[in-house]
Amino acid sequence: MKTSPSKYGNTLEFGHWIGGEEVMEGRMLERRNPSDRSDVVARFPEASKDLLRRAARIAREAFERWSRTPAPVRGVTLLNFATALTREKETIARLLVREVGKTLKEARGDVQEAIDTAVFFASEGRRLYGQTVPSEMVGKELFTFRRPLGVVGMITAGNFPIAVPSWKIIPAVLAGNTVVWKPSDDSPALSLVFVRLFEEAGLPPGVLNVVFGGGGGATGEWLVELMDEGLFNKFAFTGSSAVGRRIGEIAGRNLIRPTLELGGKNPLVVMRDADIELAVEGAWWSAFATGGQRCTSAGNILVDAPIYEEFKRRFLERTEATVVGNPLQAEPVTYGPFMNERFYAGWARHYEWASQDGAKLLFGKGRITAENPYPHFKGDPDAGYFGWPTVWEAAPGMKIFETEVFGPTINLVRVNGIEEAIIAANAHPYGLSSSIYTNHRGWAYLFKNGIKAGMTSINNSTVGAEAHLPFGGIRASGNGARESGIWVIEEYTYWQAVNEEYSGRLQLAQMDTEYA
Ligand code: UN1
Repeated sequence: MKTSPSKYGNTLEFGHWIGGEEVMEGRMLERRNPSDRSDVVARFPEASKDLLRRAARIAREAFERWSRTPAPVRGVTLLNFATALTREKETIARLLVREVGKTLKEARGDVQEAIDTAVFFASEGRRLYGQTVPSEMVGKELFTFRRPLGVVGMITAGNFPIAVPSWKIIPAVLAGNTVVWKPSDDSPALSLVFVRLFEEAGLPPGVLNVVFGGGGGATGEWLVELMDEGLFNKFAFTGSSAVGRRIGEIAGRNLIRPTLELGGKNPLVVMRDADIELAVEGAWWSAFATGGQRCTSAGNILVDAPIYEEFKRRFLERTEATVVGNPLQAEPVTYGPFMNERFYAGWARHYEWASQDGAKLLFGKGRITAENPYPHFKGDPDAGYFGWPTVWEAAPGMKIFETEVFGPTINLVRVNGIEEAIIAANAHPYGLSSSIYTNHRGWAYLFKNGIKAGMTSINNSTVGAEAHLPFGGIRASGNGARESGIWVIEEYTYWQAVNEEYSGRLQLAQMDTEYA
């Protein structure tokens, strides 16, 4: 496949990309435009376990050369990639709208996040600092060096098909590692464009290899199992907590420290003194941006009792004005379709558990269809899976309060005061993002100190992390590894301690320098 813009409108047919070559091997799969399922965006093959092994071996060979390329030179490749991505931003964003169903504005943001990441790490090639450390002995000097780990296996989700892979791939290759990447089958064409553009920017063949597979999980599972064969030195994953645990187990028995970016049930607190208009807008965006298909999407809005009724009224008004539809046909829409049938099915099921639990439905009527029309819908609802923006009144302890739902749904929950708000904000298994709306500095202080989450916002939404801050969660949201910013370098390098002896004697630490 060429990365020329004219090609992006048709059905794209392509193979895996291994060692700088297209490999057309395996049963063919399809990716359809989720806004219009009659539009076949991509045809691509499913990798066998043997092909994954070959890709890992090619990545190992490439590692020998790439790891010896000076880091500043590796950085230049990233700068060229950033330039290429900037040039192709609009074309890629349009393909993203078609392949994944995001709005054009969000699609541009997705690409921009990767550009920012590439720009950030390009100069990091000149700053992969180590330290000088004083020795306890005379005539001896100590140093630390960062060394690359080797070959990295990666599996990513399709909801941020350019940004999230860039958080992994860019620092990994900057640090001198090589990669075998299995992207989501929701975004195969975008993934291939990513890899081809990187190689056109100067990344040597074999450094970044992409292998495709289906959503059933077999290819992903095989890739993870290659850790047992010693083919990977590192594994990085974005996706569900269930799969993350499985990867963590296999990584653990191979003594590999994985990067696991998992789910969230992100709380957003609105205190009695908050600017309500700002809070309504922030809560609405946190709930419905990307149709709730972000790991950072808000799950529960915890509203302080004195303003609960007013907030609820205004939040429902804002929700009723949400525009849903095919983002290729109409702009602006707030959100488009479910990215895949699996997300739709999970969201459809939550209507059942929510009512079984006694949650009260305040707004929403399930799937939008010609028979079940939504007033602010643009396009043909039956051409894909689209969901009503859905709002529940819920309480801690309910399944709907604790379980991540990837789709347009949000719970309003009444709390009384800051202490109760913080307890409720932690009353679920996750710990990714969080937010509080208040003008009271003391409450903001208590919240950011008391919330169990890797990321928190004061007077801002739960979504939309900046590309140079550490991104990641605790508890069921991840294993503490961080992506983005300088912190991610820890995940893709190990520290080597170096002793240099100039005394001309055998000196030993902890033994009065005498050994006999
Ligand atoms: C994700 O959903 O996996 O902070 C990542 C955000 C985005 C990234 C979300 N920049 O919402």
